Amino acid sequence: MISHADLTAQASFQALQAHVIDARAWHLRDLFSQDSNRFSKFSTEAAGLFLDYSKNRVSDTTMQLLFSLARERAIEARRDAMFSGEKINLTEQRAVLHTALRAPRTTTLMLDGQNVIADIHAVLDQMKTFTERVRSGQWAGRTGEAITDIVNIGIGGSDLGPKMACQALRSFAHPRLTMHFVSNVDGHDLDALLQNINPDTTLVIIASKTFTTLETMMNAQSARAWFLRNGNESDLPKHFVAVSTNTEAIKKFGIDPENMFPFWDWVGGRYSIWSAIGLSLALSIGFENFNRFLAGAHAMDRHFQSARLEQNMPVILALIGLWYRNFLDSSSISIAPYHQDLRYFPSYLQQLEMESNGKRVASDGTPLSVASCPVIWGDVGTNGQHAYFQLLHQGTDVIPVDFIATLKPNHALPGHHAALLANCFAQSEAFMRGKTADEVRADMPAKTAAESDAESLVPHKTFPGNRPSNTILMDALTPATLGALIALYEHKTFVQGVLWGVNSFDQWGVELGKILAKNIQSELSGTAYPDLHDSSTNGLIARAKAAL
Ligand code: G6Q
Repeated sequence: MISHADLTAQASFQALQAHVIDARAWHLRDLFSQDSNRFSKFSTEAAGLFLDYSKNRVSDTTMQLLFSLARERAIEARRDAMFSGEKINLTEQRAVLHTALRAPRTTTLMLDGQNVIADIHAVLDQMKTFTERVRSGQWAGRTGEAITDIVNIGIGGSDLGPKMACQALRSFAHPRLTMHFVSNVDGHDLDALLQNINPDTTLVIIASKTFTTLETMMNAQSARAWFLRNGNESDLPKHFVAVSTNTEAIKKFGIDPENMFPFWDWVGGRYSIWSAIGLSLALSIGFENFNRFLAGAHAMDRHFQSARLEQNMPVILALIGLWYRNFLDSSSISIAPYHQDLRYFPSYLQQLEMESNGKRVASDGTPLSVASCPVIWGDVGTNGQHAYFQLLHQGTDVIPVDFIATLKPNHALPGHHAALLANCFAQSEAFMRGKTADEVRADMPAKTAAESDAESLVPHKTFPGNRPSNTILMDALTPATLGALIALYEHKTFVQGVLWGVNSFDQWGVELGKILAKNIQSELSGTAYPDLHDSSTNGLIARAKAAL
């Protein structure tokens, strides 16, 4: 078993505890005015992404201590263990090889005597053939018509990735194909969709690693019943395909094994967009673009593997995150993509980081002595500015923000993109600088009202500033830059997991959810009124039974 010293026992951690006493007194305004090189010193580039981390409450010493901490936690060795296929997911005894999914065909990676790269590329070839047939119209539905609508039925990791990426890359989408994502067991989700699509021109992808997840199985059965209202069982193979690791369950469902796209237990759900779970994305943007998406992620992998920690973008993001979480008491991070097509990116990251590092014990089972993953939340700019940014500017909590923007838009509407970028940069500047009481007074109109009234407004109009942010820029949102962006956050999550000493690759809380509802579900459908729970749960069940 890999065992770490407790994080708080590391010499660099203790040095940071002493250092933060000074750091608490710093103001970002002063840090900028003291050092005209701050932007070039605290920015870095990799895989088509540019990271400006200068608007953070860090000095040269802070960064040096953080990099020392990373070395004390053996980040490089742990990273190499992941890439080489060591079974670092200890509680499930599994390797963690989402990085292999984007490795070139020419590489070799042996796992339990099997070259996984060859297996991966065999499935990629199958995806290529299939996507080309559907996109060209050669793959016809039961009436001979081409497919127009694609429905991905999956949840969690089998939904959030493809849904986010299809939206992000909609500028690259095939014009005939409309993508739909159904995840919720709430029938309103599937019902709303089925009313608007034609079963004869619809292709359903059932995406489930285990092929046992209640929500997905129920939605898949209902979609099958909807299709069979007009079509026959023998037509099913033209309209239903599956992505899973569970061949037996797929056969049982009635899906032709020819139409099954496999993946492997060493791909975590939230890391599975690079596998056949990305089938809906490959159908939408085409296989060449899907390959570019993989290549973008691979470029970030190479950077993560080879760059010195001091230039290593995922390591830098992770260390700065740890600085706020464990030394400056921030309990959440806001993600602000200034790109409408990235609107699902905050919820994608929410799963990636919170499911991976939302842990309270270390890999060896001992309780953590420091806080682990913060809450990840956010929405696209500029919308957030007209809502919760108020709290970010003037609330009592300091919430670091990751701004994400592209230099070029994927549309041709004049003026919009400059306005968007202006807002993005103005917000990070305002968070950093704030507005002092004197600046507020200087901005006040010539005093017509009583001077005391004007003065009473000063505290309300004053902004403390010193609110940190990162800004990630890319030239444009393309398959390659999106791939690199996702991989950046995957590796940030990995590094933080190593720093905190947790297993980032299990999710027992999610597994619990998968079984909890089963008992109550059978109680709701039975005739008896069971009395097995606390009075609240019994009372709620009784009210639901009376109404059902
Ligand atoms: C991801 C999680 C979880 C999972 C879903 C769907 O890392 O484990 O979100 O992806 O519960 O599971 P299936 O793909 O097995 O249906």
